Amino acid sequence: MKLVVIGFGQCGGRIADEFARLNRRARGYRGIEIITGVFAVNTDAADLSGLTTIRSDYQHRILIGGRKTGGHGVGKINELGAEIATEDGDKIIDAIRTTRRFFESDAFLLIAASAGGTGSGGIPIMTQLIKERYGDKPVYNLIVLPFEHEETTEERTIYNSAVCLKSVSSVADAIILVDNQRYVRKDFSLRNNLAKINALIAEPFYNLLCAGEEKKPKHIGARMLDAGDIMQTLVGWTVIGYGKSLLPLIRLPFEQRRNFRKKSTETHKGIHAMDEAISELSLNCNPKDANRALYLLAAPAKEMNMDLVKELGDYLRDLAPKAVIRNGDYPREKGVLDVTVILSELDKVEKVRDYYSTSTSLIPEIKQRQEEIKGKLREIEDASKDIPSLL
Ligand SMILES: Nc1nc2c(ncn2[C@@H]2O[C@H](COP(=O)(O)OP(=O)(O)OP(=O)(O)O)[C@@H](O)[C@H]2O)c(=O)[nH]1
Ligand SMILES: [Mg+2]
Repeated sequence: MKLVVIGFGQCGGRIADEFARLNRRARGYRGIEIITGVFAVNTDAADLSGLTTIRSDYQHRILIGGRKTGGHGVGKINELGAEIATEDGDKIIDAIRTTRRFFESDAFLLIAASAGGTGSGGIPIMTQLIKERYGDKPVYNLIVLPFEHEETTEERTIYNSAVCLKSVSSVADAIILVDNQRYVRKDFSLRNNLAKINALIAEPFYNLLCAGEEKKPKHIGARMLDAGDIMQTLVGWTVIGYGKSLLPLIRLPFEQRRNFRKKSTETHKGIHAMDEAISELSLNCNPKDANRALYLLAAPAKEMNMDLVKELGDYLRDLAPKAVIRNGDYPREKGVLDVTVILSELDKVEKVRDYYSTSTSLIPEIKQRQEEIKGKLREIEDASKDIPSLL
């Protein structure tokens, strides 16, 4: 599957940069392309120059709202982020048009954090605009939810998240939710190490996007997972997970016989990888709430057999009994067996509901505060009414 990837704001831009590296890796190691164009859009010039892999010309690192923000971001005011995206949206559409192999792209992936201003405000506007211009391609959003400590110290974080999620839910074909906090728990040393978190966020997409682009028969599985399967699966609220088991690189001759013991070890490793994928989903949710699901098994051809694929299917069926499940196998490198899982069309997402209910109670407070600020500004203005002005 080939994507056009666009990151908004600091978080979105950095994760898009990570996708640019995935594509470089796919090209270098596998001789295939999984991304036709990668762009970063921001109101903050410094953030754009901090990226490393996205092409550095103004058509790929796109500065918007320069006049309004002087290139310094919107300071978490998502209404301003939305306003700027509306004014400068055509700049982004023009840039997309320059993508050389745009016609090969299967879908768009737009990325932003829900808690900031530029990304959070800009992503719903741009999703809508892109859908209007390119009606034939699905537009997916990857939305990064804030760390817990941000939610407790700054209420704008929750309000912005609620507004962003509500807005994208009515325009995007699917919204992949990624909770920053989940990646802190995985490995405490990652705290404050956003670069590593970003790499973990992008990683599950690697095999998923590569599988359907392989041309060499030895890398084409019995059931190849292609763009069609992914597009059929991605609908509405979505989470993604990835898990792996290490395999011995060399097998002793007596181990190579296909005996029952080896088969049960393979199954065990497969289930272990799937367990990890499910327990480390990008957002905590209940698989029972999924109406669509997909899993991709990647392992050396010798390690895969139909029983293993079936076992994994049965396992996921138990966890997500309502879901229509699609699957694929992908014969790849030695030494590792990994499983990528998508749960989609979730009909219950507690985290999103919490954002909505907390924000609803915050709205009167926020409004009152805005009125107070306006009132104070009016007072200052009134006090100056008899002073002559030079303008
Ligand atoms: N995973 C991840 N999260 C990030 C990164 N940078 C910022 N965040 C999170 O994103 C949220 C803030 O959004 P930003 O992307 O910084 O904001 P922005 O869209 O640039 O908007 P403004 O700076 O307000 O103009 C917070 O919840 C941060 O924790 C990153 O590189 N990776
Ligand atoms: Mg910013």
